[in-house]
Amino acid sequence: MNLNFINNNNSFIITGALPYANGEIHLGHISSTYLPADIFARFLRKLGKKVYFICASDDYGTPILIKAEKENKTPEQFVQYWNSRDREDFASISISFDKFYKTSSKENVEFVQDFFLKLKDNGYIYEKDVIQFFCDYDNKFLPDRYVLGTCPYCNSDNQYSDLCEKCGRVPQEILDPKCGICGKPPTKKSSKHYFFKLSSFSEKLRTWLSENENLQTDIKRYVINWIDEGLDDWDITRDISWGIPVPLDNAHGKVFYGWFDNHLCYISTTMTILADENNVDGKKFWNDSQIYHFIGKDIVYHHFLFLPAMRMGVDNEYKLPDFIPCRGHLMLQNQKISKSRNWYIGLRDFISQYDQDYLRFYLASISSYSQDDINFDWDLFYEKINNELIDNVGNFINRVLSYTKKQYNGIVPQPITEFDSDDKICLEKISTIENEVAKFISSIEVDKALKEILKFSNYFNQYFQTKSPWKNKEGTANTTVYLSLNAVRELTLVLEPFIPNSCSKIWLQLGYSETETEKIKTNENVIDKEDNNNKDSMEKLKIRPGHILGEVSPLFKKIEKSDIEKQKLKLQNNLSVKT
Ligand code: B3M
Ligand code: ZN
Repeated sequence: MNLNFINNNNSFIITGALPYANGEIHLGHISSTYLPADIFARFLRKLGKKVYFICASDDYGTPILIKAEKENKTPEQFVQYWNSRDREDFASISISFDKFYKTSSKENVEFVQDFFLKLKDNGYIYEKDVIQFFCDYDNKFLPDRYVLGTCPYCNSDNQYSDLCEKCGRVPQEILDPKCGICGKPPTKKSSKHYFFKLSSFSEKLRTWLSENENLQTDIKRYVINWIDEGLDDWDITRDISWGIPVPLDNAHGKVFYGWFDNHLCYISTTMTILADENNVDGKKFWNDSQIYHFIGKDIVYHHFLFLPAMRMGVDNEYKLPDFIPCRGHLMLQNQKISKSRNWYIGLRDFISQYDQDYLRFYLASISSYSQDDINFDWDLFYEKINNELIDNVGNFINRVLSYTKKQYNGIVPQPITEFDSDDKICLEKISTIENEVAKFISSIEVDKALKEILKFSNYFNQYFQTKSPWKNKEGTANTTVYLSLNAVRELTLVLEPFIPNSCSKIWLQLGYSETETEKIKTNENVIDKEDNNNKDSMEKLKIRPGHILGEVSPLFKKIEKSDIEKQKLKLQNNLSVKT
């Protein structure tokens, strides 16, 4: 069903949730959001679709301002650092964004201010006085994270006023409040804030959720539950110095709350790219495209309620998402990832020790399309890389290529025997694998797609072994090698979205230049192939006799068990038990 959906559409806008510009990207971010989105984007590009894969750093918010102040940096300097750092980290694992921008871009600032004014014109914004903490000493309103105190539920001290990190609850009123900057007790003061009438969208949201079959059912169910319980209007402004200014004369010193502006950056960034392209009407392009917002499960509320309601509030000038693929968290050795306890693995650290494709392969293989949490396990990582990626995939490819090099001088042989029944099965598999994999990736089930690929590779491993071309039984060696080489080619095509770096190496070993490879990747159309499937001939095989292979060498290096033990130890040793 989903493959048809993909086939029937030509342009796609894919976004990954915007990382806060205040800390490093870790494996949890990659597994829940960026890797599945990247595999999907690469898959679509391979089908020849127009794809924009968008992300940005989420630059505003109190936590960022506080951290910048602590490091004696201006917030601009601070977010600039993280923006570049994120860019490098994403590149180190080949996340193929078409643009990685920032919520503090001038395009986003203008877009957000304009959006606010439209919401206001449409009657969805109102003003209300709010009693807030105020520090007389610092002469500042103290929103959210600027106030520390004792949690009224669990009595833990030193907790933020908007979230107790010990018990996970949101205190109505924190006990014994203290200013986060100077530590003195704050007073209370009234301040005018702007509210978005989220409550008036309840019915429209309910209808949209119930009618949209592309959204995950279990998530829809609990979001509709929240609507049933009643939605509160939403305070969208803050009295701090770092944020997008509210564009009204009497709103001096007020900025938007980060969750008002960050998701608008999906649109403004896309418009920024499209503005650079000739003759493209950005808004029309957005509305004609299929929109996918990839997220982790902790930001469902924002993406299933705030985001659609805000777009509805400006008369759907920019259409709502078609899909919001949402995944669970990554656990680490069966424990919740926690930066403050140092129980996490930074992306940079990981990539400095292992091939980026090992991580992509492993995470893709465990990443189910659901909200269930998944687990990073060092032993399983070791097994999957050594047994599946290396012994199965890498071994098959290297074996066939080296054999061709040695026995045929690297020249693809001409089959001289008729295809027997085994060969015919191979032929069938070669011509259907792309479609099989496509079915799963198009419904964003990357783990299942990878399983299909491994089955394929395993089958050909056995085929090559059973046929044993070195024995050349009844002169079948050429046929076996010829079919196996074509299997390698298919394997590389379908693996490309998962392990792009390694695939570039395989293409070279297969004897294709980079330009040829680009053509192979984009000219391959799964749909065309379907019509050809029944022709029992060699015509559909793409590597022709006489083609010359490139230099061949092993693709991967096995992981040592002792190395894995060291990793586990390192994690334990880093663990800081916060009291
Ligand atoms: N910056 C990150 C998070 O809560 C938040 C996402 C914004 S997406 C528009 O995970
Ligand atoms: Zn608590």
